[in-house]
Amino acid sequence: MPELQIIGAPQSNYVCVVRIACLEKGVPYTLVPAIPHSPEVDAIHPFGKIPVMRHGDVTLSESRAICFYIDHTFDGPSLAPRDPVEGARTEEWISLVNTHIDPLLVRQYLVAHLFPGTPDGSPNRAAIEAALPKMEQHFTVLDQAVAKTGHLVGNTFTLADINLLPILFYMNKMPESGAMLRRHASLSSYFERHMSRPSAREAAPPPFPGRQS
Ligand SMILES: N[C@@H](CCC(=O)N[C@@H](CS)C(=O)NCC(=O)O)C(=O)O
Repeated sequence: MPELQIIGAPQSNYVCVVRIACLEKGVPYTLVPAIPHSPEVDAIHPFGKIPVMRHGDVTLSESRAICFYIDHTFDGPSLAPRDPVEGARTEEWISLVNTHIDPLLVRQYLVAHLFPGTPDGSPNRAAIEAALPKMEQHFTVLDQAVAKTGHLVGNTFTLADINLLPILFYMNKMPESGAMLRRHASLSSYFERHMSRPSAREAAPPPFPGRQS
């Protein structure tokens, strides 16, 4: 079997998703550090985003496609239910997180803290304040979704949970979102419980270069 390479920066929430998927599946991989729009990434992703993957002759972009490949190529526990309804629910949550929750919580709110683009490097308060009321709604939606079983789909840990966990990891670290997480009791205990999985601990994003946390 050729080496499975996950190419990207370990701070990326989507690189983290793919790494947790490999670890849950028991698939050995090598993390090849690369930033977005670098030549090795641009060679595989049409828009230069991370992660990308190389496995022998197979190259792929997009975390969902990479996870599909890993899930269907290697032995190990299924990452997504094969039952059509639960499988569809898993895709539904992945899509909801990728199209609504990641753009607000990561691209708007987290970026306003970590890469604010302000003259003195202080957080972009206007972007943060604009995000907070909508974030409250998103946290409530997620809190209700996990309240019954402690999972997004059915009673098992699926790719839907894997896809959300790195975002919650970052939310837990930031002041307003950390407080918001703790106010949503079901989501908070969901986060603590799943973050204690060996896969999540091993793949947890390290601090960005030059930052303490
Ligand atoms: N839909 C992509 C999103 C990947 C993504 O947004 N990656 C970020 C890092 S977390 C990135 O490469 N950003 C650089 C850019 O947007 O130019 C996936 O699921 O893999």
